[in-house]
Amino acid sequence: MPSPSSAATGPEPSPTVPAAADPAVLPTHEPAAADLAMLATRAASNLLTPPPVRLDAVVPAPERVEADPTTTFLLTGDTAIRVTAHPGARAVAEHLAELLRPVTGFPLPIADSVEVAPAGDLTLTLAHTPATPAPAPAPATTLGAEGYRLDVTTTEVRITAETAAGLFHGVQSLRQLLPAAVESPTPVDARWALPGGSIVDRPRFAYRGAMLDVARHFFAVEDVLRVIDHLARYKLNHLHLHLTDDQGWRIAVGSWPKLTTLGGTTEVGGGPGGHYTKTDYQKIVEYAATRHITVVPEIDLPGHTNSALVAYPELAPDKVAPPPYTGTEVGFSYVDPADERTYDFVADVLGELAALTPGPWLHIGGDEAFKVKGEVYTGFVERVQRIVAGLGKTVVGWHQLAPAAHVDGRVLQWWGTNGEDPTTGDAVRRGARLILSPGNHAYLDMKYAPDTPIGHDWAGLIDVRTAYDWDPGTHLAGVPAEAVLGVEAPLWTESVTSLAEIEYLLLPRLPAIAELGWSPRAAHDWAGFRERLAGHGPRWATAGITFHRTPEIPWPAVPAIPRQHEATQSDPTSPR
Ligand code: TNX
Repeated sequence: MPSPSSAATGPEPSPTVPAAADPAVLPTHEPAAADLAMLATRAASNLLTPPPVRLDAVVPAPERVEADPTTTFLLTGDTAIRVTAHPGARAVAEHLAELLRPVTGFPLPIADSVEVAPAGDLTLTLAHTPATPAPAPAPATTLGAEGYRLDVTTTEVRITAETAAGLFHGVQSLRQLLPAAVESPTPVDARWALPGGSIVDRPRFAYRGAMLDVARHFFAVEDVLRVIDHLARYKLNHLHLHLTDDQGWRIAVGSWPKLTTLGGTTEVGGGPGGHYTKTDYQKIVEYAATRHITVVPEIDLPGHTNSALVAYPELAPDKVAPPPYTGTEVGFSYVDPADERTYDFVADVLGELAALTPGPWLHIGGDEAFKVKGEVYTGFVERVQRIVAGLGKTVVGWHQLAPAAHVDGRVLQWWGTNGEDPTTGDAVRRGARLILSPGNHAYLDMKYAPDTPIGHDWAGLIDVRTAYDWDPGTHLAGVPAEAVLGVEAPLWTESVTSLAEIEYLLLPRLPAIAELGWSPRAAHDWAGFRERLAGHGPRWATAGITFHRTPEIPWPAVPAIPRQHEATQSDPTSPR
């Protein structure tokens, strides 16, 4: 096992908060007789009861796992969280404390210092490259922008990373290694044991995402925040919000107010719809940022725009307001590519959205604009791409954008159901990168099986194995792995009306896509994945999260702890 000091790869010491200024700061630990006695007691107890979760059970599978079956760490009422004095790292420590305090009932004070001998503490070390050159030899860590190292010994748990995002991902692994009862919203008296050993982990792809369609059915901010939590558990780092479609416009635009007051009041099936105010949207963006998730907003253009035409008929090719649309057909609507007013509209909408969005991406849709063909389509897309570039953002769009000219950095999102497309391949040769969302593997709105009560089947049935068994690095013929930015699992919501239904379609397929995005290809193994995933059933049940108990996964017969409340039993067999 590495020594504790080797894990501290020498960040420049940052100013520590004086003990008196923070009531949560700890007394300094001296290795005293009492500590030694505590260690002896721990060692004896560990020999008798191994921890319930194995170190190699993490989803997505880490790059490297070295279990030490003779070692267990016990979280106790004396455990503190120690963290490098850095605002981002401190925020991760607080996130960890908020996860653990309610269920354990332990105080888990946070101390802004990692320079103390370990004595039963959880330590988050930012091996941060200082702005001034470090004295030679400089710390040679290669964990990268999102990697982390997790070391579990009898005396401490230490997560080391170069970034707060890396620490955050390490905390998600740590959470999975605790007993399933850790997911309980109410206090549980459990033995909080962690398996010993080391994990060194980094993502395979930089972009790992999921999409939520809030246009076909509208979902409240609280629902979106909960989806963000699900993404964070599995180390996804992008949430794509499909904000506009024929059935509703969901984001307030100050310069075109009727988009939401008229265009936001409908949804599939005729329900009331809804929209996010700018404050709502910022709340989503900020919450996602605390989970190291970037929001990718989509304004779908030039098709999928009936709700905009209802609000502003001047954008329609015939200048006549269409009736609001609450069905599920696609491809009939479009903004007038021949009218300059359309480009004012696009610039205003994207400008306001860019100003609200700290992330680098603006998604401009581009799919299924069946009535805007050939050069008219590519001309429209090229103008919109220039507007996005002018706003300092990077274009993302569905792969139908491929024939348009390249613009710096542009990313195409592949949603086809076959493994090759010369037009997309050509766009890649001209510099485009790809996000892979193959409809027949990654579409979370496809049914699991013929009897799945909600969802579509136009791209086939997608059981967990189908979601898992493909390789983003080789999926599209002629597209090298280096051109693949990552993966994304879209959830279209024509048939989805509640958070429970979102979760039912998300889980357990989201972790399958997450593993394709994060884990090295060498770790790909269906047999091992289904075993690891099985352990998450009791976690979701304990947390009150709905999921599909697909027979493909060997779910444990008995939940790890007694069920807490009604929601834990939900596995909808009929849509609500
Ligand atoms: C195709 S995939 C669409 C969406 C639908 C979805 C339903 C894509 C870019 N467009 O408009 O909601 O199928 O599965």
